[in-house]
Amino acid sequence: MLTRIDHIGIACFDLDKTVEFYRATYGFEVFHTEVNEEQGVREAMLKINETSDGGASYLQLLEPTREDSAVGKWLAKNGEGVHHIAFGTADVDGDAEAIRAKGVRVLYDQPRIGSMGSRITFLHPKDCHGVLTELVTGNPEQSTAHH
Ligand code: CMX
Ligand code: CO
Repeated sequence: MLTRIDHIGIACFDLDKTVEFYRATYGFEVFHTEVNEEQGVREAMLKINETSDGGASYLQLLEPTREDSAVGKWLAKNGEGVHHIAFGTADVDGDAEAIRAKGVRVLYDQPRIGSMGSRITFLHPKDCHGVLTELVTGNPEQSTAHH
């Protein structure tokens, strides 16, 4: 069951400048940063709020590490902006299979590793009314501490 907004993914050209905009404008601080080479991103997670299911909601600021990555290609075509939304679930495997059975293309056979040791998969935007949609099961050990 999808229980919350886990994050909104925002593509940017310069992660440091974008982080500074969110800090100076709204007071949001960086909770976590990492490079995910498989996804081709350098990212910063800004925690917006915690939620009643023990999870949280974040902004995920994404800078591509290579031009041919998903975010690199998207930025070249669209410029900066909202790239995807992510729903949180305790069971990404089960929810992905249930959604696949409804005829929506799930991009990965098995979930892959996302921010802070989470397990993630994506739904094709063409099957979701133009919205690239991610499903996330967090890793409680890594999402409760700063890194
Ligand atoms: N939102 C909405 N539509 C999108 C999109 C997005 N983020 N990215 C691509 N599309 C659309 C394109 O506009 C294009 O539409 P048209 O044919 O009408 O022009 C179509 O989808 C195909 O796009 P493309 O540029 O040819 O790109 P690809 O098909 O190679 O890749 C996708 C698209 C969704 C399969 C790829 O971006 C992907 O695998 N995404 C999942 C992984 C990802 O996004 N990783 C980065 C984030 C990591 C994280 O969140 O941790
Ligand atoms: Co994401």
